[in-house]
Parts: sequence; structure tokens; C-alpha cells
Amino acid sequence: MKKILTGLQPTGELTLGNYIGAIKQMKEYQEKYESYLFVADMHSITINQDSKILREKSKSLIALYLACGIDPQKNIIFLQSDNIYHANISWVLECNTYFGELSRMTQFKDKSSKHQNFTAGLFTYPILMAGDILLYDVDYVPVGKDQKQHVELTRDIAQRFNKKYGETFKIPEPLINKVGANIMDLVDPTKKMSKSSENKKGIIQLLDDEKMIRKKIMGATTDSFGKIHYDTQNQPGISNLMTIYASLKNCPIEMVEEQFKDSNYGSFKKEVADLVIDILLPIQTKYRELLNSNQIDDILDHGKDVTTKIACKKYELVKQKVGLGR
Ligand code: ATP
Ligand code: LTN
Repeated sequence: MKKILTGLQPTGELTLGNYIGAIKQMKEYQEKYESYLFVADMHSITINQDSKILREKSKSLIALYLACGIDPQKNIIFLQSDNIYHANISWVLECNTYFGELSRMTQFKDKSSKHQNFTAGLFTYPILMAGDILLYDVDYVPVGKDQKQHVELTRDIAQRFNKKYGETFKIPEPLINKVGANIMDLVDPTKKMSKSSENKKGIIQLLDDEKMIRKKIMGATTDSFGKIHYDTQNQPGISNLMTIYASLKNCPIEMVEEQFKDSNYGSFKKEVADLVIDILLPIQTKYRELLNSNQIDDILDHGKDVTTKIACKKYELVKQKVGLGR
């Protein structure tokens, strides 16, 4: 069975865009791959974080994923900082990565230009990510487009290391999320629904209450055509609501168009809101149960045990190849 691994930073609240574009897909992958899913808390401290909030968010992210249907029997779920080998291997890889390569990372260029003072960690972050991946000999790394460059750097580092020290790492491939599921902002449907968006009216957070979800969907920007028709150019708002409806119902857009051809915007929006609420409320109930149980700690203990064994073996091999230790 092929192996996949992906990590998520415990920052921001997950949105309906993340659910439709990423979580639903992970549920499909877990059926056909050996899956490793971790919370990249060490990546989050590349920028300033409140320690109490960071710890709560790490736990909450796992609870939310489980509540959405990520199955702990089918995924090894772990917390990055529980496994010391991620930081250890990262140092060896740092010594096999060039300053010039890191300087070309577009995410670093974007993020560093926004701050006067940024940490060395923000610069070397892609190497920690390379370590996360290379420790486990994975075949694929499911990521959004923004992370593709980091997976390519991981491949370069691994290939260089293998050439210099002999076969050590498997060369991973990025698995880029399918296009199509690009959920747009409800207020400005020409931009992506993003968890870091400033105007919260445009985004549905998975933990928004029923009243809030209804208010946001009923207030979504539409147009003056008055026809439920899929046309992202001229009717981006209504097309976005149709995409949300079709994705959650697992049906083609044409079926939505046919079903609502005689409806007005108000009644269509009400149907969309009812559907989103029907899906999110049970997730929220499950989430609260999980947060108050010991299940998350049990899952993380198991993940720590399993991944520490695998990572320790790989790290010892790396040490031996490089000439570290006795
Ligand atoms: P940020 O605002 O911090 O950039 P984000 O909401 O854009 O966050 P990411 O953390 O970058 O989300 O992405 C997590 C996953 O969710 C990725 O796989 C990404 O492709 C998917 N995703 C994010 N936003 C959407 C969206 N609007 N529609 C579909 N998929 C999305
Ligand atoms: N950098 C990623 C999170 C991440 C990751 C990884 C993803 C850290 N390590 C390893 C895939 C594989 C992000 O910010 N979304």
C-alpha cells in the first residue's frame, strides 16, 4: 500500500472551504493509502504565538478532524513536537541545503516582506517540512498549491543526500488537491474563502452556530439576474452557492441548476443554509464530545509511539551515513 503524509498548522479556525477542499479528500485517501496526519505545531512557532492558545488549538484541530470523519483506525495521527526526531533530522538536512535555495521560497519572500523582524525559523521552515516527510519514506504528500514548492525542495534535498551518502530517502511526490472545489468568499465571491480572511461575514467557520451560518448564507452576495444559473464570470456569488450545495450533496452542478430552475435566490439560499447546517451541526456535537474525552490523548499517545519508532530508525541511518555518533 502506498504511503501518504500531510501536516496542518494549528492556526486559524477551519472553514467550509477547508472542509470541502481538503478534509473530504482526506476521507477518500484514508481508504486507499497508509495515511499519516500530524499537527505541525513546531511550524507554527516560526511566528509569534500565545503558548496557551497554541496548545488548545493543536488539540482542537485534531478533535475537528476526527469529528469530520477522519478515522484514527485508518490514519496514524500525531503531534509533531511529540516526536523529537523531526527537529533532529532537520539539523542534518539544514547542513545539506543551500542558503540560495531557501531564499527562493516564495512563501518566505511573502511572509518576510510583511514583517520588519522575522525569525531564522521562518527562513529554515521548509527544511523542517522536508524532515517531516523524509523520516517516513512516503510516496505522496497531499498539499495545497502553495506548498508545492516546499515538496519540490524536499525532493531536491533528498536526491542530493542520496547521491552524496548513498540511498537513504524515498523521493516523495506532491499530491495537489483537485481543482473544482474552490469555495469562494460569501461577501466577495471573486476571492477564495480563506481562514485568515479579515471579514468573517464572508467565511463559514466549521464551529459557527446555526444562527450565524444562516445569517451569513442568507446575506451572501448575489446579482440582479435573478436566475439560478452556473456562470462564475457573471454570477460568481450564485455559482459559489451552487458549488457548495453540489459538493455537499455529492451531485453534479447541472442537477442543482435543474432542481432550482424555478426558485428565487431567497429560497435557494435557505436550502443551502439548511444543508450546511445539517452537515455542520452533527460535526460540532461530535467535536464537543471528543474535546471532553480522553480519546484525543489516547490517539496522540499511539501516534507518538508508532512514529517515534519509525523516525528513530531513519535518523540512526542518517547519523551513520553522515558520520555522527560513535
Ligand atoms: P490561510 O488563510 O491561512 O492561507 P486557508 O483557509 O487558505 O488558510 P490552508 O491552510 O492554506 O487554508 O489550506 C488547508 C487546505 O484547505 C488546503 O488543502 C487547501 O487547498 C484547502 N482549502 C483552503 N481554502 C479552500 C477553499 N476556499 N476551497 C477549497 N479548498 C480550500
Ligand atoms: N507547511 C505546511 C504544513 C506542513 C506539512 C508538512 C504539509 C508542515 N510539514 C509536511 C505536508 C507535509 C503548511 O503550512 N500548510
